[in-house]
Amino acid sequence: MADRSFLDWPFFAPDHHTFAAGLEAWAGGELGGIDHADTDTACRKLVRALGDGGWLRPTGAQAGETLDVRTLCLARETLARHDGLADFAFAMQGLGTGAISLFGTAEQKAEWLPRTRAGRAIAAFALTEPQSGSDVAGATMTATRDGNDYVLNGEKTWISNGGIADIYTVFARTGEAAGARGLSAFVVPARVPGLTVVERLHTMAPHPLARLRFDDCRIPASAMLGAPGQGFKVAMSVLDVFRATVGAAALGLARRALDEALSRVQARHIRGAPLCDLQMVQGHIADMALEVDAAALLIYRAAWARDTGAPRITREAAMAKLYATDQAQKVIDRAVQLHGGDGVRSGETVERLYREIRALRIYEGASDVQRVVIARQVLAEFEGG
Ligand code: COS
Repeated sequence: MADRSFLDWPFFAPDHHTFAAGLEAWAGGELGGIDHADTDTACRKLVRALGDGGWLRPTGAQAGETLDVRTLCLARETLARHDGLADFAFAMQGLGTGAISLFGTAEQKAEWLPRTRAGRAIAAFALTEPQSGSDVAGATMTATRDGNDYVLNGEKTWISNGGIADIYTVFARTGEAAGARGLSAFVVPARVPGLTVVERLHTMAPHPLARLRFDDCRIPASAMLGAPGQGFKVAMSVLDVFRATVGAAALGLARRALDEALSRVQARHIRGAPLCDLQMVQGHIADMALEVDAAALLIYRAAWARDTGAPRITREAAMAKLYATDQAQKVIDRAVQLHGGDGVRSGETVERLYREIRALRIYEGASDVQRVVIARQVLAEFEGG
């Protein structure tokens, strides 16, 4: 039984307890029935099932609402503990519409969020390009004004839900200035003429991923999210929220690995006694439990700070993502080790976790980018007195 004592920390309100208990019960009952043999089909089914269960509501904020980051983190932690693909399906509905929730007009919200929150439309976040991953300001895809429209040209890659999404949040160069100040964000329906999936990308833990091409894609100027030239800040503000939730997903994977390791070291015997009697095994268990709790503290600190009014949680979110994903990698690696040969057997839970955790240290800002973000904030805050 996964440790639930963190729910008694002072970061949470009664609604969070209700949400976490409800989702835990739902995930335990519903997720086992979804076949993962075909990743695209599984993701579509997961989005629909999550929507039907009402669990996607927190992924979007209609006019008058705000995103509750603690709820997003609780959802990701819970789902990742049960099923990494279910966490992915949930997370992308939020990341893919994050710019609408944070910067959309009432009309943009009303057009898209009821569908994504009900699981009737799949969302994606299209920021990375073939030549700009960590360096967002180096994006070259263009959006050129033409009358009441913008015309999009260029490529995006490593786009989660690429190929199955109904809408993409796309960042493109509108030319107000060079670098970070010359990008804008747009909401682009997948069916717009000129948008094609040119490559499907296959990874060690399968997710729907694609490279997209935009050839003279015409969208109305009303599809812009935020102001012209504000796209970089829109992207960073969305990432500030969702980076903390990536940490939460890593935490869910780590908790599952710890649980698997605890079962293993109690059930498996060596020289007539359970493995957990060995002090060296206890040392691993202690380190795993410590890393899990420390990650949880950073994640829910970031989420709580944002939910209780912090205008910007760049440092806190970067710390949560960096620490939780790096430590989860270590926790899962230890769990594999404690499983011996079974740890690397295809189909074992810890083997799956080992493949699933790796990408979290790369996407939404690689670990070294998080270090840059943290250092810049700490230095700026010190200089600011
Ligand atoms: N919230 C709001 N505004 C922000 C911000 C944030 N979190 N971070 C930066 N900004 C603002 C800055 O204040 C600056 O504004 P001014 O021009 O008004 O001064 C502007 O945005 C540019 O910021 P900066 O100079 O820090 O930009 P850099 O090009 O140096 O970007 C990093 C730095 C590396 C931090 C950024 O590109 C990044 O996070 N990269 C990783 C991207 C990523 O996560 N990719 C994965 C895509 S999704 S899978």
